[in-house]
Amino acid sequence: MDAIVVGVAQLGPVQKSDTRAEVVGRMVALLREAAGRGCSFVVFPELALTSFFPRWVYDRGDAELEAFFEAEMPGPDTHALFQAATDLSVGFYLGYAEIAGEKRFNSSILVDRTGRIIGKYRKVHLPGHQTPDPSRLGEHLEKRYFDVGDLDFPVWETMGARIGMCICNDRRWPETYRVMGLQGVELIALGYNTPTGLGEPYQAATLAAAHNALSLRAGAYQNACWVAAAAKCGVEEGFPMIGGSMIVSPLGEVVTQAATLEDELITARCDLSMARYARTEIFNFVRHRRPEAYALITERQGAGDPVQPTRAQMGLPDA
Ligand code: CDT
Repeated sequence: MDAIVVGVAQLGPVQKSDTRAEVVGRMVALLREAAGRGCSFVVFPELALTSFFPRWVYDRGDAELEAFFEAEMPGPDTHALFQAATDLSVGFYLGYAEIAGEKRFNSSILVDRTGRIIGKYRKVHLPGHQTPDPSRLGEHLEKRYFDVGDLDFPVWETMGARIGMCICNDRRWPETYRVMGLQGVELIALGYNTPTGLGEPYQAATLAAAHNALSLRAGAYQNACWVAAAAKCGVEEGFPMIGGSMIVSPLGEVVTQAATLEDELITARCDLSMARYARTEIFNFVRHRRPEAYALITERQGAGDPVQPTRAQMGLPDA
């Protein structure tokens, strides 16, 4: 039976005053715990190395803003994480703010058990706004600080599974999972920072945890894959963020979930054969998908006018 033991390393808050070295130290501790619990792959959160800076207003180029980004990976502070992964023979997913020439991306990397970066993903769905609006209770300015990801949704065969990545808001969009589902993905790794209390237009704070689980479970079930999701959570600089890190099976069940809003490791033995029934029957893409009926998915970005068959096509007499 093909199975990999996966860890999700939830991180509690990272304050502005926390150094990269301190955060990496927390991550290495979680990686060690994961190795002790038999994990071969660990998922860390989105923008794991710093406080969630899109809540603050900067101009592009500000020194304080630039300091949240990584110019190299691994760099002087993150090297210790790669070294620990190599020593422990544990691969990982890591979210971080990437400088790529003139561009800036909200990125994640897939690192194998020898500490080699084998894949990169750049966040496609950037939530929030470009321009601050003081009438909002809180800002979410990812559109201001990041370029739209340009690597699509790739999948790699590594560490005994087909692994794909996405980042935070991507998890709310069915296209994210389906593009990876069409590459036979078996495990989707993702990190998130989901703030609450931002007020209009993000009213549904009381449902934030439910929407998190709803999205992850639907994506896993409809694409017959494991989903491992790691939060950075708790109260950062006075701003609350949800926890609820979880691992979801290809049947859409939450098999383990974090209980705290702090650094916490959860693990699951991800049996890849659990997807077999769904892939051969209910979600057998080759047998049941009808791409010819889905043209609007790629033709349109926003909702437009209804598109209706003619009365003749519906077998109805002229009106
Ligand atoms: N980091 C990130 O993508 N967070 C968004 C917050 C949306 S509210 C502006 C999320 O979808 O969780």
